[in-house]
Amino acid sequence: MGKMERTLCIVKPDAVRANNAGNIIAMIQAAGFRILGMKQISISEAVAGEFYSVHNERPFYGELVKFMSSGAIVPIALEKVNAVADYRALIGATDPAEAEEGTIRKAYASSKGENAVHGSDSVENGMIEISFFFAGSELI
Ligand code: FUP
Repeated sequence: MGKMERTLCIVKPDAVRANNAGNIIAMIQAAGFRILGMKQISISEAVAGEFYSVHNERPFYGELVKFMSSGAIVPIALEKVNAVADYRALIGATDPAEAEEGTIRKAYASSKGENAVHGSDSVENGMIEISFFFAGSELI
């Protein structure tokens, strides 16, 4: 058996605006992830910029920060054996045009930028990203 891991999902503003958060959460739960913590919030451009600071040299950074602060988001802390890789497989490729059938992004993303969900890219970043949005007491 693999290792128990944690990863961070964010249902992004495009998906929340389109009322797809519930369907996305259902797909995540059907795939066997346990929800440790979940909330609906909105973040400022400054906070979005801090969350995506690894991308601050990329050409899409400004647009990404504006988009992520454009409306409600739903950060969700998830736990499962092999959570990081399994959740990335469930969400599909960054660009929905490349996302496989059955993935969240294939179903709900509209572009590379407005791509419905975030997923941590490593176990270490999963821990860091979960603590960005959740206090220890909010993880159950
Ligand atoms: P992912 O891990 O699949 O979310 O993708 P990346 O870490 O490569 O990118 C993070 C976010 O930057 C994406 F979710 C959306 C945004 N992005 C763009 O807007 N344009 C791009 O060409 C690549 C990424």
